[in-house]
Amino acid sequence: MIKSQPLTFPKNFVWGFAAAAPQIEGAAFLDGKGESVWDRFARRPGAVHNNDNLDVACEHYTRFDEDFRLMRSLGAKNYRLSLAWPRIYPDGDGALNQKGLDFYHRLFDSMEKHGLTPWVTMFHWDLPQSLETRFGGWRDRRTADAFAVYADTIVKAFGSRVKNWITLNEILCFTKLGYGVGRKAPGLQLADQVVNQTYHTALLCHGHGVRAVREHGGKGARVGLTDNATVTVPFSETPDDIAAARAQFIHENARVLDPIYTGGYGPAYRKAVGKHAAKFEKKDFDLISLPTDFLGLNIYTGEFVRAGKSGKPEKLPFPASYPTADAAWLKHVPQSLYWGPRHCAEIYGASSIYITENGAGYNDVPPAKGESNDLHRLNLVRSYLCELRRGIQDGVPVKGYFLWSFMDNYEWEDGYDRRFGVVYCDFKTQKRTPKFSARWFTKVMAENRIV
Ligand code: GBH
Repeated sequence: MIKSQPLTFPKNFVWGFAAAAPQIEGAAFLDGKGESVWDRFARRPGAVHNNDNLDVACEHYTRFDEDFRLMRSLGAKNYRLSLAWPRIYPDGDGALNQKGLDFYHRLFDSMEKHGLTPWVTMFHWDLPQSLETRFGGWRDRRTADAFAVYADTIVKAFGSRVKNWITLNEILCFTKLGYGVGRKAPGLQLADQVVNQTYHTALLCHGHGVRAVREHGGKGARVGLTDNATVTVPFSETPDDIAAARAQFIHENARVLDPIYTGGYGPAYRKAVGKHAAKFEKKDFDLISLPTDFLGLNIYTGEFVRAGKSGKPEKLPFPASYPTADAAWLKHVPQSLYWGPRHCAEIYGASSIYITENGAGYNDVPPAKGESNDLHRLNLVRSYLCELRRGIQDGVPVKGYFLWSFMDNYEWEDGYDRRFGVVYCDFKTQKRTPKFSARWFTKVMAENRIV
């Protein structure tokens, strides 16, 4: 008989599911919630697949208690969620909406009842539209002033029950993709200098989030950023290609990680942006580089890099037949879960890393006979977890993993057809059906090993 070596994870490894308020809550205009830039963008004809909007989503706003019961029955003990800024400050600043705070108190009560530990993202892309209308949103520092007050408010309100805070989710997606590429809200295509300014405002908000947790978070509070670093994977795991992948990683991710870990924009980045650089004040970096407790990484894919002939890193294009999820950007690159955290640990000294998102988007078909067969997703997640575990065995300091996502939800500009859930959501009836991937992941969490 051959006995397999158990593919175990360290004791106390954190397993959980992830989701975000605007993608699941619905109730977009209920109980005083203000309009977000996504509520507005979704109404621009053609901006979103099928012109789907966020108004109803998964009706998590009223169904959260049954959702948490299901989540717990699947064996999760940790859940990463986000708070909707426009629920709490409908205009972004000014008047507070007590009903927004009350909602999240009810939500945390229910999580507590079901034994779920919250990991709370302060901002997951739903900027109050009023800040966009009045100040140009992320283009203007007044948005950071408003965020500072919002961060103080939520940390004071929930600090006794929330100990794990994430300041911002994926700066790239609400700055460059919103103001440069225009594919995400607010759907603008502006000059490079403006885009760089939106990044800088976001970095300031991150700093305020850290500051707020230090000032009001209470005992045991921890805080970090979630970044979606572009993960460079060496073509071969040989010294030359590894060095090339590392150099390319710095090149692609310095804009966010340098200011946070080194207290300034690095020389290579400054040279690259030249006259398009953001305007900033020197003291901004005191705030931006306040020490954090962990780094969150959302990793879905990677790009292959080799040492080119000139010795320069060379990115390799994906051939047409490369295995890909239904989300065209989601190339199957399991090694990204090895190299992403390793680069961050080696380059920036990140000593505590959480995978705050990983998963797969497919246009899954409805369940048949009560079963939802997504072997495609199960297999993708499993292959990524094997690489994550390899990293941990090598000494990469990864402390937890959150699967994106608990249930199918509003996949931004791709609407509702593009499903990332391990629980199938029928958006007509709101019926939830765990997919095979959920059944399998339950066993992974329970046994703390890849099964
Ligand atoms: C995460 O974004 C989000 O945090 C989460 O809300 C989302 O639902 C989830 O992942 C799944 O997408 O413009 O063609 O170059 C991941 C976002 C998606 C950002 C792909 C970069 C590049 C697409 N990434 N995107 S493209």
